Amino acid sequence: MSCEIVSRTNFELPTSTENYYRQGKDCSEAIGTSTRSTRKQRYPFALWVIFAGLVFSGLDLLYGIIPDLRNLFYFDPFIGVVGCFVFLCFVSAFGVILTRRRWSFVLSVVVSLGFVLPSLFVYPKPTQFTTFVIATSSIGILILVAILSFLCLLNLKKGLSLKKYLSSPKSYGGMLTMIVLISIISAMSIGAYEAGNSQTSNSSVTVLIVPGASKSNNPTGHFSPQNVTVVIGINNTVVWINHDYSIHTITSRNGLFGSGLLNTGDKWSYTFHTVGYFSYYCSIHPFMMGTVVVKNA
Ligand SMILES: [Cu+2]
Repeated sequence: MSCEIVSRTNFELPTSTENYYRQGKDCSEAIGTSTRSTRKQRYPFALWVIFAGLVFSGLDLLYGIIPDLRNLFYFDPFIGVVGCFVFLCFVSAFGVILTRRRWSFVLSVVVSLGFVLPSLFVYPKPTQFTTFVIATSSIGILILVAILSFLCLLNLKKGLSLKKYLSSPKSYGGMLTMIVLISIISAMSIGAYEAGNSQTSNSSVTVLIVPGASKSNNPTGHFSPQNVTVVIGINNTVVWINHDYSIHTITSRNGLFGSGLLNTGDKWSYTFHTVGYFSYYCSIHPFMMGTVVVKNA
């Protein structure tokens, strides 16, 4: 049994153990030499970062979709996709730490990039504080996970312990991790500041995203009211509030405005300064459509 372990991990055995193995000594003897320090070496720093990053992002996303999971009446396919990401985050995290096999690193790269790339298009605004924090932390950390997993894949055959930037926090790998963590913390501070500063003037019109809006045939529709008319200088700010369980966006047809992700309870406003007819939709549920008509006083 111990021989099996040696052959499975021999690509990164600590030097002392490797020599034993090369000299053809008994496997159990080689295992016996693994002291506290060599055992530590067997779990390179990068593996811990990948594991912690994937578990953290999985929990982060799970927290983000908890309100949606409470809604038993209708299951939004978008939430199903996020749920799959959560599951795959955990699978790759434990795969990387327990097996250290090629597939786990490949899965980790695919999961992290598969989450990061589409998220960039619906990045929430800092004023949606919780949603912003979830997105900022998971996107930042998953980029780090993708980079480290890719580097692990490249060095898997040679041995992860042999590359300093993978094996030790006192390296370029450690520096990169610090940079990512510092930028996440600064982004969150900006988010907290923006959220604290956001205020809605009295001269605004409120549009609700109604409960069940993620259902295309929702009996109460999607936006309430679906069409609003505002007058410049009087009530030309429109505030959208998400009263649905699901995540939505307010996205302008002509690219003029976009809210990014709005989770349950999130609020987003836009002030119209030009006269015209503006139609918008939800980029996750394109059947959700509304219009704003802007008139002169
Ligand atoms: Cu939607």
